[in-house]
Amino acid sequence: MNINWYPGHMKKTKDLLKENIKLVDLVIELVDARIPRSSKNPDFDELFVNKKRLLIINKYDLANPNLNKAWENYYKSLGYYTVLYNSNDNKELKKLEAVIEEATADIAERYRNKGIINRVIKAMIVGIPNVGKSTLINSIAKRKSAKTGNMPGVTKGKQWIRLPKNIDLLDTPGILWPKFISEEGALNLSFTGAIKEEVLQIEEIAYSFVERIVKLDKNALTNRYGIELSEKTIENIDNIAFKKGCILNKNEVNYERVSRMILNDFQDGKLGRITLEKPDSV
Ligand SMILES: Nc1nc2c(ncn2[C@@H]2O[C@H](COP(=O)(O)OP(=O)(O)OP(=O)(O)O)[C@@H](O)[C@H]2O)c(=O)[nH]1
Ligand SMILES: [Mg+2]
Repeated sequence: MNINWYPGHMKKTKDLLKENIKLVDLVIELVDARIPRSSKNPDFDELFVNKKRLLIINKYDLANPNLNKAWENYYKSLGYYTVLYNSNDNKELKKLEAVIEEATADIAERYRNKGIINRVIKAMIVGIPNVGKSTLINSIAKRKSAKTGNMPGVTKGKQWIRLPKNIDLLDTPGILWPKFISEEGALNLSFTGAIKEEVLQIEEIAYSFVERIVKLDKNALTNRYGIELSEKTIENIDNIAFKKGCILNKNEVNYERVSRMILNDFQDGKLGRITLEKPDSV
């Protein structure tokens, strides 16, 4: 597998991130609840030494409830402030505000002790592509109470979004791919659509996905497509194709179409709430 993980412009992105980090009290990292390991960039650890870290396990609505809990506990045990989150649901914002407040309580207290009241806590959102950074920022920005605007001087014209409880959020997220991604990680990121198919063939991605999903959840394919499971991955794919009419003339399977359909169904949650990775302790 030959993948260009670290395109040239990432150096620039990293430098930009470093600049922004200086401005904030809190780094909010988003990961995808279906792949909480592969969607977490280990390079952030080096970038954010001595920064307070809050981890949002996003898209938990698409992931397995038991494993959501397990991952939440796992990351908590590593010392992160952690929250299971659904960025598409504005009602969840209160939950986010509460955990940000909890994570920054000591900072606020320090200011209070110095007689500084109403000091704004600044935060920024980071994460690899597709974890939901823009969705989250937009949901905050769209709220009636959210004010956008820049604060010249201190912040050199950067755009901030105001949350209640005196929290300001930088409106541009820090997007960064890790420098190295394992082969399994690459596949998991392809299953969720984080790595686009220019990198791997869609047929290859779907084949690996079907192989994996059968091991993880015996009923997922049967429930969705009404096929009887075979031991052979290719037969499962063919059977799905025939059931769903992903066929070329002369009864040949249209592999591109069936592959796209299966992956879209997974990405849309139509195969059920599936988490592809377990924390070490489970
Ligand atoms: N079900 C569900 N879907 C979500 C959630 N958050 C984001 N999404 C979807 O995930 C996809 C990617 O979300 P974005 O907000 O564009 O992700 P991003 O991190 O900004 O991605 P880049 O801009 O590529 O770095 C979109 O289709 C969103 O609708 C969530 O909590 N639950
Ligand atoms: Mg985005």
